[in-house]
Amino acid sequence: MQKKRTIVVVTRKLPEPIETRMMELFDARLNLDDTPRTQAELIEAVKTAEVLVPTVTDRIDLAVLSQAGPQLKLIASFGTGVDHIDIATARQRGITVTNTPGVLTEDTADMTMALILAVARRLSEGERLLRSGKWTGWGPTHMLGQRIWGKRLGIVGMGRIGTALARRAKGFGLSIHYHNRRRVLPEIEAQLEATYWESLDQMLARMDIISINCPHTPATYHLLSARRLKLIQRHAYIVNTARGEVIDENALTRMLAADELAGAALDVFEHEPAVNPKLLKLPNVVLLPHMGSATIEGRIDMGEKVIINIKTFTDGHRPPDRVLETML
Ligand code: 8YV
Repeated sequence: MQKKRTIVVVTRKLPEPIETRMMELFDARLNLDDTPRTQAELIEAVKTAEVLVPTVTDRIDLAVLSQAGPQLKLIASFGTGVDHIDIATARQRGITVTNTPGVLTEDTADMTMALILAVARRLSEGERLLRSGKWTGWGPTHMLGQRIWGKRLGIVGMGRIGTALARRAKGFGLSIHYHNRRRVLPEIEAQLEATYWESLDQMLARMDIISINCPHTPATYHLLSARRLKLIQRHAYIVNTARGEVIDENALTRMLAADELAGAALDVFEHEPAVNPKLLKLPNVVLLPHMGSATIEGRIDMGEKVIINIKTFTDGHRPPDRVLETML
């Protein structure tokens, strides 16, 4: 007789090969039309699911977790960031939480590099001009951006993605600076010719480009506060492919509008999918709809990781990508 399959509730549409494999392995409840789940639907889900597979668009907070039935034992999140999950409450309720680190590192670093180039060389502005039909032809002083070769890049958060960005940026002639809770290994620092700044304030004040690559945790909420943003040089750019909450978005918008910064390239926002309407009007910002890790390969790898985490857990072992409070 076949063993009873684990009830796995998946909150969003995942790549088809992943959904198919989940159907083979589990009693998978898919979301085929991909409508984001409301809080009421999430509460319904945690009452029946043995495993919940949420994404960044689901808030798995105290209100949801306090309604979870005793059968819910694992939250296998599809994504690396876990700021949408109340990890402490999950732990108190004996629910294991896993994520999908590592598999979206290179894609996110590529996107960050693309955004650095896009904002400094005014790619979006140029394309908008051309598409508007108002381009009147080449001019020697037309659409001038800033050279990135030889400039200083300050990376806030030198984890996997920060390091992958540093490798790319070095190839583009940028000198690498970073701020991190912990200094990276001397051999990595040497390879990247990277300069470590224990003081974030000191680093921010000296950089030409700043990239946010740290997770959003209580400690990094508004890490780039209005005060810190003021330390940044007027000709500098800010790039964010991490989480909107790390920057005070209103303060950043005010400074960009007042030309107190050269520009920004943002893939993430404080209140997604809402974007500060004033940002939409500014020419010197490149805006993307949270696409940093959006590759077919990346999404399949993320799904594979989710499956491995569920399978290992339901087979009675420790899943490889457990998220512990102490990691945050
Ligand atoms: C993912 C991300 O697209 O994994 C993350 O932390 O921010 C994204 O790149 C998203 O989280 C999928 O749930």
